Amino acid sequence: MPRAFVTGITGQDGYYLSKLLLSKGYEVFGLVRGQNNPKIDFLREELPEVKILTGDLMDTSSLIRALAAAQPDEFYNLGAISFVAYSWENASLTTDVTAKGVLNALEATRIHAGDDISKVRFYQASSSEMFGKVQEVPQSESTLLWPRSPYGVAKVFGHYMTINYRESYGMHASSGVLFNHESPMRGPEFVTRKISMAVAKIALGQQKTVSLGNLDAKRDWGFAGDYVDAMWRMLQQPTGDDYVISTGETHEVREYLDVAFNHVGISDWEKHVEQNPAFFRPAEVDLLVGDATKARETLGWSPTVSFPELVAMMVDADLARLQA
Ligand code: NDP
Ligand code: GDR
Repeated sequence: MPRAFVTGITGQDGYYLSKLLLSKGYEVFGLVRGQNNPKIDFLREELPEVKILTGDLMDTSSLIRALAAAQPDEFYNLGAISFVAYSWENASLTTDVTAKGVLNALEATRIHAGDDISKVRFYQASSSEMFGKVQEVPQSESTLLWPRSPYGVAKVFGHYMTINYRESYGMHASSGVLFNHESPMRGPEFVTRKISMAVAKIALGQQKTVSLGNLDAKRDWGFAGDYVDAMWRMLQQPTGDDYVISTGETHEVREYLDVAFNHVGISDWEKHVEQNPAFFRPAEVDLLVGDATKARETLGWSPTVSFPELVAMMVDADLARLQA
């Protein structure tokens, strides 16, 4: 039975990746943190097969202990402070977790592996936020990185540190440069889920308006369930490498609004949307659209959920939650 160790298991991707790995017969170990985290209760209820280990990406010794307990064949490093807007307010903490946490994870893996560096295959959750200021469209593995937030800068550090461990120590380390991916499990702070929850409430007469920031930003949005499959495929390759994972389509935030509101039969949706300067960012990433040719050709990966299907899935899930 293959064994996997997952940080960030209480997050959106941790949920879908755990389900995928369990369905493939893996024994899954997940790192959780904090002494009173309600997301751990949810994990225990939804995925009772997952074996829970405690620790924190900022505490290397806790990672070494967790690896000793899990003895994994594969390490998926999904843990991070992942909310871009929050990263300006908490830049130092974001750097500790999202940047230095990757180094801690790599170093713990190297120490754990000892003389046999091929013992553990490593996945790093890199991000399209690393592209930041638009240099090239679409963005691929060779596009210049120009991050526009403390989060983006932290992810660049993790990305290059992963490449560095591959090149310095021969570690089977891969970096997935994933574009935005969403699902009904998406945190409510992210724009897609914020909108799907608001649209569901407005449709049911429980709320009148939703307050948002920049509606012109363009994102390449895919379904999280598809994207975790790409992570797994990367670790099945003979060597580690870097891959862009994206749909190749981009949409403005206002298009997401349009599809979501129309899905519940509201076409004059502008009257339900307010713009609030508090939700604008000090620096914006205006346009993201990825070129996943390498992943398609090497990993045999392609997305299965279209943009309208994704929006409908999220709105329907929030309607169902509210009506349960
Ligand atoms: P979430 O925000 O849903 O989950 C983040 C996870 O990180 C949570 O489980 C959280 O645990 C954990 N975490 C936070 N701080 C620490 C810490 N100090 N030590 C250990 N774990 C910690 O993110 P997603 O599931 O959406 O994303 C997974 C990864 O992929 C992240 O690294 C993100 O930056 C990256 N990414 C995501 C994309 C997306 O569109 N979703 C796109 C590209 C990259 P807790 O429950 O304790 O808070
Ligand atoms: P992003 O996702 O920053 O791309 O990072 P988010 O959903 O937060 O923002 C997407 C775009 O929507 C605009 N926006 C708003 N965003 C939020 N959250 N709330 C609002 O009210 C709002 N109004 C407009 C934003 O300005 C932005 O342009 C996500 C995270 O999952 C990262 O961890 C990951 O690395 C990247 O995707 C790829």
